[in-house]
Amino acid sequence: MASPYNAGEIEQKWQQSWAEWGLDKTPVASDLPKFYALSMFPYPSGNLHMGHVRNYTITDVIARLKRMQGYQVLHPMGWDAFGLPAENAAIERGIPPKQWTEKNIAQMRAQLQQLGLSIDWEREVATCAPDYYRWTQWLFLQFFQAGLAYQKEATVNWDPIDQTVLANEQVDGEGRSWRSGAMVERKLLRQWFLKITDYAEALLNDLDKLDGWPERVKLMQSHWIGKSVGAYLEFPIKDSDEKIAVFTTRPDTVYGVTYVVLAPEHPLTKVVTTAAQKQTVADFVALMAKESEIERTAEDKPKRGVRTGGVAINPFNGKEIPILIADYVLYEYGTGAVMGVPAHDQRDFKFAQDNHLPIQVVIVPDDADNNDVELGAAYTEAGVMVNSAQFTGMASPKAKEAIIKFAEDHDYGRAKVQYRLRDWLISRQRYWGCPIPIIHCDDCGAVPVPSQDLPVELPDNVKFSGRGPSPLAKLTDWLNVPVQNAGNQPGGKRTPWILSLILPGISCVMPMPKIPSCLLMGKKLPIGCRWTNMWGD
Ligand code: ANZ
Repeated sequence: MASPYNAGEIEQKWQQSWAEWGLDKTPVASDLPKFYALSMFPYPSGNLHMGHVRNYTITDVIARLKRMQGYQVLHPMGWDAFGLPAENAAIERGIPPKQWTEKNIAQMRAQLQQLGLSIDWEREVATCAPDYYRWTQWLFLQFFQAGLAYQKEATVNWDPIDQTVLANEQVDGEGRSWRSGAMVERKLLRQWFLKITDYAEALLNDLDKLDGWPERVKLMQSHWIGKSVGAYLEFPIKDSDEKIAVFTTRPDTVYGVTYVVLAPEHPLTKVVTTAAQKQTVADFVALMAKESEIERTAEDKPKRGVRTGGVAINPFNGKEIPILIADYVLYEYGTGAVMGVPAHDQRDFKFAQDNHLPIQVVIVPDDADNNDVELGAAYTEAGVMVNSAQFTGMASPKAKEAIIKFAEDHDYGRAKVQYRLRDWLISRQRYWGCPIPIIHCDDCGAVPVPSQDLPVELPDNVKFSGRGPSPLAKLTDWLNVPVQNAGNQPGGKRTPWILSLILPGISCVMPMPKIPSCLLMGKKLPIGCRWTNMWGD
């Protein structure tokens, strides 16, 4: 039996009437109170899925309710349209990313319209449109001028086939790129960052202000920010003026340090390595460059490391201790170096056993009757200090404070709060992204493009020849610009634009993170872990 409700006919008829009456248009110059109903922009992949339907229906219901309650409602739609998938899809199909993206937008717009959502289509934006990304660039310049956008060398996940930096979520559990399938390498590159760590404490404190958010989500956020309270201590290198800085949450164990470990990428690795160890160290560093952070730090694997031949001095007791490099020390966290205390840290305990390093007990349980206990595992609890010079006999939590004070008084270090949150790496070596409006001048460094000259437009005349480096690398006319106000002669030297691009939406930290819940809970990423995404993408 035919349904009495003919959706195709009825919906089309009414949607057309609503459009003619302008029901979804944002009223202008009205005295009514204002309401802005904004959903996260979809990525224009080509087709809506049910996650989109659910998501945009929610905002639609809110917008309709608010209109009925007498508000003048702005309910726009936009497209988060830059990113590697468009570029790869374009390469595979042989059509420019712009064309491919615009075709997808047209299709998804038609699908959203078919749903009858009350969106004001006159307010539609696309992040890949120059009149939109001039504001992405303007914002970047505000950050740059405030010192919140900066460049630094960083170890990144490098896809050797696509020749681009990958976000952690684009590397699978076996260390392969989810894009090209290549084994991802770790590489040191100069990159652009946003200094979100300046806001770590504020982000953490203000979680309390998020009324109505599930406790579970707030807890995940605080794990992600990962505040650790401890000390920054410096260990002088023997026969050198350099010192190795470490971050430790257990300054009370400093008399139990029996070695120091650097991350393989640490610049001091070159300084401390002796001629005899040079080859061993170089081989280990090369091996580590091939492994992802997840592989390197997997809990279930034995910790690997090699001796550098270098020697450090524990400033607290003058003892000479060996310097090693090891897989489990991450260059990006803390100072990229660790003081090894095998008696009181389980990871260090295993590492010391495997590498024949001494174990020195400096804390014992309150009721222990013997100071020189034979350990079967690390003793990680609080207790009474032993073998720790003038701190011997103190309760270890008290000794923490006393040792930090002693370090400050003797210039060995200071109290330090460390966050797991890292600055946000925003540059990619790709074409289909927002150009960073900075000129790289040999004489005056990074020079912002004057805001009246924005946008710096992406060129259209690019040629893709399969996977590989960004086609922008070959566009010398675009890459080199005449510099007038950068401290050079007017109209003089031509200096290159940066090749890297901002890709909004690739990774975000707050407030809607696309981060795996398992990582948020402080666990390691298991193979095949899916990314959580609040929007059902
Ligand atoms: C010595 C020590 C003794 C430590 C002890 C712990 C227990 P959270 O809590 O996660 O901040 N660490 C520091 N930097 C590191 C890095 N770049 N890569 C790997 N490990 C690093 O952890 C802080 C502890 O993690 C630090 O305290 C340091 O080991 C290690 F009985 O210092 B500890």
